[in-house]
Amino acid sequence: LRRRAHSVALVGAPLSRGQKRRGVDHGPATLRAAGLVERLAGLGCQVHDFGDLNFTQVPNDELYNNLVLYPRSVGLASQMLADAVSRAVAAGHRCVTLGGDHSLALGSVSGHARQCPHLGVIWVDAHADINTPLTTQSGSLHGQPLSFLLRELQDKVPQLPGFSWLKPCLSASDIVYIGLRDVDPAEYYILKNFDIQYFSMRDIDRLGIKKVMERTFERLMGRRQRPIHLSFDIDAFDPSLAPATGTPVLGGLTYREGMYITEEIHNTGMLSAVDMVEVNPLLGASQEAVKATAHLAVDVIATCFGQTREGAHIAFDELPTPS
Ligand code: HAR
Ligand code: MN
Ligand code: MN
Ligand code: MN
Repeated sequence: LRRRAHSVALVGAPLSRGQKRRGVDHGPATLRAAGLVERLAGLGCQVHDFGDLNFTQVPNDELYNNLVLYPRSVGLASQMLADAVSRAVAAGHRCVTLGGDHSLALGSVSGHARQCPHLGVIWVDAHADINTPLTTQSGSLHGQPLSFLLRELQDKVPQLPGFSWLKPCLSASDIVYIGLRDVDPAEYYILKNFDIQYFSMRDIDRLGIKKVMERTFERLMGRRQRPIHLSFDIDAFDPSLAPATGTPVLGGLTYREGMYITEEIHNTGMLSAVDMVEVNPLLGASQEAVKATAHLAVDVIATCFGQTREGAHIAFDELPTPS
């Protein structure tokens, strides 16, 4: 019955310049207020809270190409995050990055890959986040991180100011998406052209979440085990469950699908880093809506580290005997 306790590092990444709405920089505080540390400790994890990184806005951070917003601020913040994640993983922790918007994956994946060059990424999201700075329609960097990380795309991605530290560390075969339902035309072209594995909401409807997870692990670990980076955008869930987020899209994951995904990832024993992104406490219609979103995000993280729906969260191997 005894399980090895996980050592979990928490890194707060209050990054908001990757998108246009106020409030997502309060994500780390919101997740902590929802009891994240206590929940992980209650599972028997040793929690090392590294606090929040102190991101400063870079002055004169002009648009790149008249379109892409805050490249220097996002580049510098991601660089700081990469160093923090790399250090945490090198120290033997599983690293949880608390967002913040999804552009932070530039840093978390890069830092993780510095220690684990053969990692695989599971990207749970309504969106594909793989626009290049030349295909983005919004100009927001949270819709683009994977284009900078993917080796196959490098001749299509310009050098942005603030990004010179960044080296692509993923191949197309290292990524699996789950939950897609809002993919731009250029993104769809990239997924098809580079044969990136994805399971859209339609695929989940057709196959069921059990087959989706089997095929995910077959793709990433069919040949050999490797560390997993889970990048979880809370907008993967249906907006009825996760309303406090910047770009909600109808028809998302159910609670049960979300828990099944993370239970299965935990059960591989290979989970090495997690991002929890896009929780924005200023966007819920009510305080209850914000609390529900934050609590859901904490459930996702807790399930990653051993919470189950069938009990046995922590070791218990002797019943009390009446005297
Ligand atoms: N695809 C759109 C863009 O490029 C919207 C993506 C942003 N939304 C997110 N990312 N929350 O997952 O801007
Ligand atoms: Mn995202
Ligand atoms: Mn998204
Ligand atoms: Mn375990």
